[in-house]
Amino acid sequence: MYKEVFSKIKGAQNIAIITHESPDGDAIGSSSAMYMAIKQLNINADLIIKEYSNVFNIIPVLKESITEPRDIIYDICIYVDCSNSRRVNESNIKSKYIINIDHHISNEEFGDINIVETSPSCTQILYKIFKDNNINIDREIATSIAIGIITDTNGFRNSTTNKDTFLVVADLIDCGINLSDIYVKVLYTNSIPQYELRKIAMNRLELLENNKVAFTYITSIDKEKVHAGLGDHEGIADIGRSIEGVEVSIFIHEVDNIYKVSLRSNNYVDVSKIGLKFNGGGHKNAAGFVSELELNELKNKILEEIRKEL
Ligand SMILES: [Mn+2]
Repeated sequence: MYKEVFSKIKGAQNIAIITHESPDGDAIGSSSAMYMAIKQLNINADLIIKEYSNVFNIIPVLKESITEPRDIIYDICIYVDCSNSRRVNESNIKSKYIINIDHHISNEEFGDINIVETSPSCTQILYKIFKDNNINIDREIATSIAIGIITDTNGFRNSTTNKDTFLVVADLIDCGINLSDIYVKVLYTNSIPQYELRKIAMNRLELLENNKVAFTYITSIDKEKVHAGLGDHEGIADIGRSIEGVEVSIFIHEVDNIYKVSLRSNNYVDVSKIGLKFNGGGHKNAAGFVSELELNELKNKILEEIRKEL
């Protein structure tokens, strides 16, 4: 199956690469790594990313990305770190063939080739695919792979982190990455607005259900006040999870009059199940969805579902 991916790619004239909206480190790492791998084979590719956080400027090749697909029929469209086919329809990309590479258990297998595996990050799957196809993992590709692993494992803290993760990262160090530098830049450094948002979220944080659930939220007004940019809310969902005894952390933030909900769990609650109930998705310990409900009603509906799992 891994070999099939690149035999298809090698037979293509033009390829589109796309990932999920509001791209996180794994989405950006996966799509940029795939783009660089294809470029190495001298095949035309478009890396299509609408917007991304400044944090990812450490990936120089992102400058070559375009915000909209070209008005052509691509030979192949490659979806990375993207669990649902909704994205396929919304992206306006016309293609003859779809390759879907992902690690979300809720993936709808919408591709002609589907490589959907349980893995700490999508980039960790890409690493294996590249190795199998003799792609030269240079320092830049290795950096993108590492960014996906570091962000999606939350700095090797998530229980999804496995032995392979460390073996892959050890090899990436041999490929020339500066691990501590990447780690600090993508995970540890807060922009000023990000820090201000964290303060607001922490002040509002409530412990509910016998301190097993943490809840907090950020509104559009908060974001305006601190001049927040894309991605400045990242990491807030994990604040609640770091509190002793908390099993589930709920973080809601307002975007264009709707609410985006992030759910995080520590051990036994499978938040991807809760995400699915609200037409979202994710992983056992990290999931999300969007909602048009009013904030309090939304909070209560989520709590109702979580209560069943506690
Ligand atoms: Mn991911």
